[in-house]
Amino acid sequence: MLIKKPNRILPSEITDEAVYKERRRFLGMAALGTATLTAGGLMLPALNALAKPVERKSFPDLKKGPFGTDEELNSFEEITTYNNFYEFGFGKSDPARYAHMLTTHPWSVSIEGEAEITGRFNLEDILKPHTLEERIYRLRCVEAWSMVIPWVGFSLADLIKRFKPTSKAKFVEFTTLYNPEEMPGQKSGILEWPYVEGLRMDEAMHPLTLLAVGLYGKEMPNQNGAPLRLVVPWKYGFKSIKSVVKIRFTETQPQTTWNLSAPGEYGFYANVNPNVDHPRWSQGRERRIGDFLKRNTETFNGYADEVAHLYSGMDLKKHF
Ligand SMILES: Nc1nc2c(c(=O)[nH]1)N[C@H]1C(S)=C(S)[C@@H](COP(=O)(O)O)O[C@H]1N2
Ligand SMILES: [Mo]
Repeated sequence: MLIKKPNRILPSEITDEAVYKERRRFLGMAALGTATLTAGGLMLPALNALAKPVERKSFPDLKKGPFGTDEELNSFEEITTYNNFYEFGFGKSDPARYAHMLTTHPWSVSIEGEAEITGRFNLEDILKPHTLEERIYRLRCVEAWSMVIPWVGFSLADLIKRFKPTSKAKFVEFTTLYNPEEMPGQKSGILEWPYVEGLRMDEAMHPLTLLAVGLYGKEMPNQNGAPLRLVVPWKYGFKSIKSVVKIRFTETQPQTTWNLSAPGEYGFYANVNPNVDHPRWSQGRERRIGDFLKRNTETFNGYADEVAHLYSGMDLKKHF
């Protein structure tokens, strides 16, 4: 994501020096927990020494879910080292370096708002009734890159039905954990924290909309949004909120993080649309990570047959 406010970070427009300074500042913050004070001053541990390899549980006997693509998958390496997760820094490799700081067990999710059943539930209880499957989806970032990712998860619709939303529930709001000690990016003012996203109820109930708990057959790497994240494959990647701790049913459209940050650039709908450019760059083409040449971006990221009906009669230039 790229931010416009001149006092914030603007990867496409700022000088190398400003990037360097802001990154130094972030490294300082991230390292605080493990830095040691020596005669020479504050010593920062070597970057890679921070990241310990973690054992990830495999999910056995995963069935392939619907809506698959036969496009070539991006590698595990690509999917886990080129990320957007500003809670761990705004460089693409920062999440792979720092996301191990996040404690993902135990984890609970609070279900709130316009529903018959609400409360705070352990993640295990949230997941228990659901059958996990593998769903291979394209993910198209608003910055004009994309990947093909084999997620493990289940349809959000199946979860929503269990909590019986009332007739007033018109939208669903999702919130990421707020814990600046473990998510040092939250100590920076680059965005308002915690990260919040939202969907219209019919979008949330669409069978393509996935709650993901893993990828490549194993538990979710922290940098990809462990232990629970949303994946909405026909929308720009920023809708696919990571490390979710709250799901709230609302009557009115939720305020969402990127829309609050730059309303002229990031809309609530954020449907992938090659015909509606970002004010500062074209959305007509994209680079699949690993490819040399760019390819054309498809309307609704290639999922138009499944989702175009949700927006019939809407002016998608206005509701971008
Ligand atoms: N909490 C949170 N969720 C987030 C983000 C973030 O910064 N914080 N970045 C979003 C953006 S811009 C993208 S493109 C995707 C990237 O997902 P990936 O790193 O698994 O490819 O996560 C989205 N979810
Ligand atoms: Mo993104």
